[in-house]
Amino acid sequence: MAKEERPKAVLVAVKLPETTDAEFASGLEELGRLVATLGYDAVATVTQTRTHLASGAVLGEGKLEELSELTGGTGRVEGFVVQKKDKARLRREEAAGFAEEDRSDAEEVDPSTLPHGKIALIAVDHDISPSQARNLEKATGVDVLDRTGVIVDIFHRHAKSREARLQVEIARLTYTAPRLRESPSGKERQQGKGAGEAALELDRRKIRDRIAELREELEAIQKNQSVRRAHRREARRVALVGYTNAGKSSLMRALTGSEVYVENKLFATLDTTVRALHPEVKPRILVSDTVGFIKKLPHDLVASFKSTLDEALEASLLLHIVDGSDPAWETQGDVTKEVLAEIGADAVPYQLVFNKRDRIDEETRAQLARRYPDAWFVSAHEPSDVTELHGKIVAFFAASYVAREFVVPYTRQALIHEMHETGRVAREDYGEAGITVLFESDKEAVERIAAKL
Ligand SMILES: Nc1nc2c(ncn2[C@@H]2O[C@H](COP(=O)(O)OP(=O)(O)OP(=O)(O)O)[C@@H](O)[C@H]2O)c(=O)[nH]1
Ligand SMILES: [Mg+2]
Repeated sequence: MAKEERPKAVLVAVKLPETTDAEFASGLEELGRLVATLGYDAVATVTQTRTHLASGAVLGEGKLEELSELTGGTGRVEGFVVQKKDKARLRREEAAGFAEEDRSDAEEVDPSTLPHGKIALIAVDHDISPSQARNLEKATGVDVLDRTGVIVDIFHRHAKSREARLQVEIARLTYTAPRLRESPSGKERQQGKGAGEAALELDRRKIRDRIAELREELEAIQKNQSVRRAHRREARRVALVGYTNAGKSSLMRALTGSEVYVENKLFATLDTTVRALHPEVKPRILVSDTVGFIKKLPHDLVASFKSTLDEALEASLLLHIVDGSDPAWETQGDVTKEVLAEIGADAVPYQLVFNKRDRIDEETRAQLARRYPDAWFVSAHEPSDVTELHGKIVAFFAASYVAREFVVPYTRQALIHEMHETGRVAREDYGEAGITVLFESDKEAVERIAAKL
């Protein structure tokens, strides 16, 4: 079977003294998955142990050469050889003053004939400065993205709702602005030195204005949403939170019978969805699916997704979904808890749920259960587990329900209807004075009925 040809990427990481071997390996593995989510095949990894990132181009000289051999670059930050047809490279050629003829020669070179000419991206597992990125690009002749850049690109691609798109656009512009460089088009060069810089300043200002505009639009949408949320306030709400790919959307589907998007991709979900628990219970319980977390989640993104996560803040129960089959589950769990604390959601009642139970061996499961005696274990793919989870959610809320008997006059039957809507009617007896009803719900709902009688 012919495998689909995907652009190739090289992963680059520096092992710093504060990082353990295991953390380093799992960080790289995750970067590989992030890059795959963007549509690349990670074909090679270049790593180096250093006390800090090289200020010039992240890696030391020797490693930089090694990397450039893979990509067909010069390995040097200053000066370079034309080797492949590529817009960014042509722009750089122009900047360096290559003659027209040189460029047309270069265009005849078939990139696939170069040793590793098809490498299209270098992904660096650190946050690097714009100049480090530029230097790496110069030395390797290939586009460079750091971890934040990769995540921002994924968010950009997956954002669907107007709100998510606005949030991502703000984060993306914030990320891009300092990375803008002079575009050395012929026209600007003719205008002489300085014109490029002025254009750059103009571009930056345009970006700032655009960000302000987007923020305003976003605020308007969010105001609207908080109104909608207020309408839902009386309902019991469960929020599914957790690391990306833990299986939140799969559980959401199973628990609510809805068709939310599930994909073996990082950040498949960017929008919060809210649906009623299914089979339906009275009073109604709402479940929300939220955006996943990741290690070193860029701060701009945390900030811009805060409103999405308000959903979690307003929940009455947080189900923290952990992929128990992932060897890195513990760090992933910690990251989730940190972000929850950061947005102030650590005050919401919390339940740990290990998902993908079908992929956890019995011994590991027993160990986890000993360590976390209160944790729940489920597989989103196992209907009986889902039924059990459904029952546990209902029981969590039912524990705080109260039951009270009311006698409703025949002229006030609308109240009976309201009771069916907002709780459980455990008994209905039709007598002479009216209908005697045993009503069960949360205290507020019971009080509301009492106040009307
Ligand atoms: N074996 C197994 N796979 C599961 C289970 N739950 C989810 N998956 C798979 O894990 C992958 C990710 O599932 P999602 O439900 O999209 O995960 P998510 O937490 O919503 O991910 P993001 O939206 O990216 O944050 C998919 O390929 C699912 O089919 C489970 O219980 N067992
Ligand atoms: Mg999801």
